[in-house]
Amino acid sequence: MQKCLSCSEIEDPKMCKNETTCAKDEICYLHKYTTHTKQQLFDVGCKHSSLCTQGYSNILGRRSSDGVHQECESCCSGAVFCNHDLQCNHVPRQNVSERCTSDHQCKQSLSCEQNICKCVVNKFWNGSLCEPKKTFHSTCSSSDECLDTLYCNHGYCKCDASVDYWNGSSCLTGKLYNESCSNSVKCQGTFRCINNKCSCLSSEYLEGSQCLTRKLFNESCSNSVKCQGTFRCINNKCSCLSSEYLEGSQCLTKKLECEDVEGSHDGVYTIYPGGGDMAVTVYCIMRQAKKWTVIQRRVNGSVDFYRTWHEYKKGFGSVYGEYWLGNDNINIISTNGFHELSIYMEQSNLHRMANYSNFIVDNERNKYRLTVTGYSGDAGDSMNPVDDREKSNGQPFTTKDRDNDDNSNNCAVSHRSAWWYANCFGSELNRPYSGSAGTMYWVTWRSDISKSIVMIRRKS
Ligand SMILES: [Ca+2]
Repeated sequence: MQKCLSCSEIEDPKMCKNETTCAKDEICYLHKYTTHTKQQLFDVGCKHSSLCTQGYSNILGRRSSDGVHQECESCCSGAVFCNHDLQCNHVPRQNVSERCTSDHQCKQSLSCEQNICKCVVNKFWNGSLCEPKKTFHSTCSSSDECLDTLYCNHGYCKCDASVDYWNGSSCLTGKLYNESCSNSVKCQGTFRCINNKCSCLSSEYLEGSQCLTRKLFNESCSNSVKCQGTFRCINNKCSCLSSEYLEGSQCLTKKLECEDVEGSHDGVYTIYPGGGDMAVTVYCIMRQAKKWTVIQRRVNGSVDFYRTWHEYKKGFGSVYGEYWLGNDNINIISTNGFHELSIYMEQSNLHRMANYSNFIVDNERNKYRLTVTGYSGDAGDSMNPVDDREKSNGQPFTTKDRDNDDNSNNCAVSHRSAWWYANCFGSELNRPYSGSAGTMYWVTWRSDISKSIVMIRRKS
């Protein structure tokens, strides 16, 4: 049997001095109540034990003073005077999500809704009590913690990013593609507000309802819209047209010869003769809106010009110094549109020009046969000299290993050169730079030329 303090209408249970011995089936209780004058008072004493240990709600006790049933704060058993030190066994209270029939059965701050202990609207259970739900961009660990319409996304309360935006108090459905907008936040998903319309960036394309980044060079594609910048979708890859080449991250139209180059300064440029895949570096000379492709240049004798058919076919030397562009390239360029030829020659600070309004070099099968007519200039027409046996015009090309000239010997061998020879004279700008075999020769000017630049240009 338990002994309990037994007092009524006291302000502090600890002040109770009266003691009573409970009946066999009774235990101690503590009862707190509020009077009509708002005063808080306590009763302590014995109660029937079943009222304390069974049932889930606070037990009801009868106050001896006025006979009204009241709720008890707590009950205890097993310890003598347990209501004296207030170390009582509390009535079991239902936790969040557990079943209930009334609010009293649920733990503090929970309420019983649809027979389940829950926090009220706009509050969530933090593990020990209900607290207000969190607003946009507060930290969270689950969506329960976030206000209605918000989701816990990567630790923050957010709107459904694919369709919604936060207007300050709730998530609203964002604007669709092409709908008007005032800023990008109001556009759905990946759309941005551009010129007051929900759109994709210029580096993106629209697929379904989202903006995707356009593809880079060589990435797979289904149409050109999906390719970045100047790329086109060719054979399901973002590429350049065959008339273009890749420079950095864009396709540029191939320069077929210097005439197509945008630069205005003399120098080395890259061209694609005939628009082919082969990039060729070449020296360009820019003169008063005319842009010349240099096919031969000799200035200091640093390069040997006594070479084979194959070497003349492919070209040799350095575009930064002396070189021969190559008969294949000269053929391709000169047959791509109508071309003019200009030859600059220098000796002892004197210089002369020989210009021709028509210039064609045929292909290898036709031995790179030369057509050069329409002379003007001050060096004289050594390509078509008075002595018809010395002409270069109409002649095939001759090298030391391929004799196509009209002479009984090989002019290329006897003059250690290579040229469009007839009978070994006339024009010979590939002769040795200096030495016993002679120097560069132009029959209508002189035979000791020390510098030459042979260049061609497509006529508009
Ligand atoms: Ca011969």
